[in-house]
Amino acid sequence: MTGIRPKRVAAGRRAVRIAHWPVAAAAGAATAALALAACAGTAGTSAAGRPAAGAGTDRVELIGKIDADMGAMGTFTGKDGWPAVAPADIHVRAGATVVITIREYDDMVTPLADNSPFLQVIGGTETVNGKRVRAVRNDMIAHTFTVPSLGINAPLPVASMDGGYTTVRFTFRAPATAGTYQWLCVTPCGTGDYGISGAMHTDGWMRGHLIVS
Ligand SMILES: [Cu+2]
Repeated sequence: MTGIRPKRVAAGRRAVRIAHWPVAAAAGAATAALALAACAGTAGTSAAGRPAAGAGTDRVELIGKIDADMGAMGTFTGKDGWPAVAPADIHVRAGATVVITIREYDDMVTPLADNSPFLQVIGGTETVNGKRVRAVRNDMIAHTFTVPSLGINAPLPVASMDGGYTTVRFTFRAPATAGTYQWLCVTPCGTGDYGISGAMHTDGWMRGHLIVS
């Protein structure tokens, strides 16, 4: 079971968010992820000419949390209720196999359209608590880790309700070209009328960079 944190979603607002979000998210095919590159300001700013590092595996450990719960981490202050993935800037080597492990502590569902391509694992493989998945149910989704310019989407399910976390492991191949690629979350987990402001528009929260060198 999953919970709804009233502080972030007032009664009645959720229906509005769901009703409007499909305008952006229900473009249909999985390739819709690529369309988001248009709003990812620094996506794909590659540094041409730098050689790929080649084989190897880079492992990245991230934590998905709500600011108010971040005390133990001491990372964020002053953004009560904002969700975040930390650290938001991730460094990997060009051409490496990248294994991103996210411990997701957020137990709030922020649904997309039922047919949203962002519920699917795109551009890599994913396990949830060790079990391979190809998609996350819409009534279980909290956030996504989406890199539009690379065609990557990792749906992140909510934490378990026992106060623990869900472990999501997403594996993909880093691009051969060095550069900075923006990642973002596409669920309406932010503030504002449609849940797409605040954390969703702010680097360091539901947005950051995959830095390939
Ligand atoms: Cu999010």
